[in-house]
Amino acid sequence: MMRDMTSAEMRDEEARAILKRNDKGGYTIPTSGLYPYQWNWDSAFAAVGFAEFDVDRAWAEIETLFSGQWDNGMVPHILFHVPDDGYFPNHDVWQGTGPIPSSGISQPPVAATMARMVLDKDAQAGRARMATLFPKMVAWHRWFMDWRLDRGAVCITHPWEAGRDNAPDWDAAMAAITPNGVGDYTRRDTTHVDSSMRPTKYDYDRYIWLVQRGARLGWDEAAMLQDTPFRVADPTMTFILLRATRDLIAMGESLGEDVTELQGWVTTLEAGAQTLWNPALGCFDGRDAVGGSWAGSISNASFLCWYAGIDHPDMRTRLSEVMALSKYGVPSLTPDDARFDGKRYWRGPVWAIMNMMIAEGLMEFDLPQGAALRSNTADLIAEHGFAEYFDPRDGAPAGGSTFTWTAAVWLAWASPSRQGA
Ligand code: 9WN
Repeated sequence: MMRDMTSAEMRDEEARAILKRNDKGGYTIPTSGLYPYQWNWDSAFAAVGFAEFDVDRAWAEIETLFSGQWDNGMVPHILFHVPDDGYFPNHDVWQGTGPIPSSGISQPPVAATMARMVLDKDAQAGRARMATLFPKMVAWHRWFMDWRLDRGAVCITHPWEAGRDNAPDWDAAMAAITPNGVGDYTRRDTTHVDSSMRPTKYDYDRYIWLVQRGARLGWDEAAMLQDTPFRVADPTMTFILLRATRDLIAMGESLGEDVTELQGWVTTLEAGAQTLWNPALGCFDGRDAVGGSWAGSISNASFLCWYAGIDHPDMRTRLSEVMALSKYGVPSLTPDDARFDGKRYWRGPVWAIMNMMIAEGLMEFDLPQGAALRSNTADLIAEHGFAEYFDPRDGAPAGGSTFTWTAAVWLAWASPSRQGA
C-alpha cells in the first residue's frame, strides 16, 4: 500500500506542476496573465527549480535568456517572445534593439550564480553548456562595469532594472522626474491584481517616461547618461553583481579560462559596496548618484551583503532587529519605517527569492539566522502557497499566484525534502 503523501511532498508536486505549467518551451513565464513573457532574474531562479528534476531543461532556460543578449553585452530584463496584449508596456513602447523583441534595460545578474547551482547538480553534463555561456556572461558583467558604475557601486537607470520596482530607495530620484508628455496609456497589471498591491499611477507615469526617454535615445548608453535624472547606486545590483562575478571566476577557473579581468572587477565592486554604507543609518543603503541623497532604507537588499562576501557587525544587529519584527523572513522594508506598506510590492512584502539569497550568504558566514530564514521561508510557502510575495505581518499571499520563482525557491532550497541537502 502506498503511504499518504506528506503536506511537504504535496507542495513539492505542486511546485513542479507550476514550473511545468509556466513553461512556454525553452523559457518560463513568471505567472500567466500578469507576466506573459520571459523575465531575466525570474528565469535564472526558474533554472534552479528545473534543475531539481530536469537539468537539461534548466540549462535551456538560461540559454534562451542569453539568446536575447544585445551586441553591447546587455541582457534585457524582458524578452517578448510571443506578443500578448495582457501586458503593458509592450515592445512597441520599449523598442529594444536586440535580436529578440525586448525591453531596453537589464535586471539583477543572478544568472551566473544560478548557473553555478545548476552546474553543481551535474558537473559532467553541464560543462559544455557552461563553456558556451561563459563568454556571454562575462560580456554582460562587462556591460555593467562599463556603463553602470558610480564610485564602484552599480547604478540602475530605471526602477524596473533593480527588480525592486517601487522600493523607497528611488523615491528621491523619482521625485526629480516631471513626467511631461508621457501621454495616455492603459495599465494592464491592475486588471490582474488588486491595485493596493501594485505601484501607483505616480510611479507608472515616471516608469513610462523613463522608457520613452530610452527609446527616443535608441537605448544608447552614452546618450542616456547625459543629463539623466535617474541614476541610483543600488545595493541589489552591487551585491548581486559582486557575488555573480565571484561565481563566474570559480566556473571560469574550472573551465581553464583567464579570469584576471574578472578579479579586477571584484576589487572594484568590493570598494563600490563600501560607498553604499550609510553611517547615520548603520546599514547598507541606496544612494542617489545624481542628487546625492541617501534612501535611508533598511531593505531586504541591504542584507545581501553576506551573499556578496561582505560582513559588518552593525548589519548583524540590523538583521536581528528586522527578524524580530517579521516571522516570515526579511521584509522589503523594515516594518518600523514610516514608509512601510505590508501589501505594496517592494515597500514591505516578503519575497522568497530575497530570503533565499540572504540566507545563503548568512550560511556561508556560519551565522545562525541563515537556517532560521530557511525554515521561515519553508513555513511561509507551506502555509500560504506559491504567491508572488507575502505580507510579512501574517504571511497573507499577495500579487500573482502560482508563481515560478516561489515554486523554484521551494524546490531548490526551502522544501523539507531539500533541507539538509
Ligand atoms: C516589471 C516578474 C517581475 C520581477 C520584478 C517585479 C515585477 C515587473 C512588473 O515582476 O516587475 O519588470 O511589471 O511589475 O518587481 O522583480 O522580475 O516577476
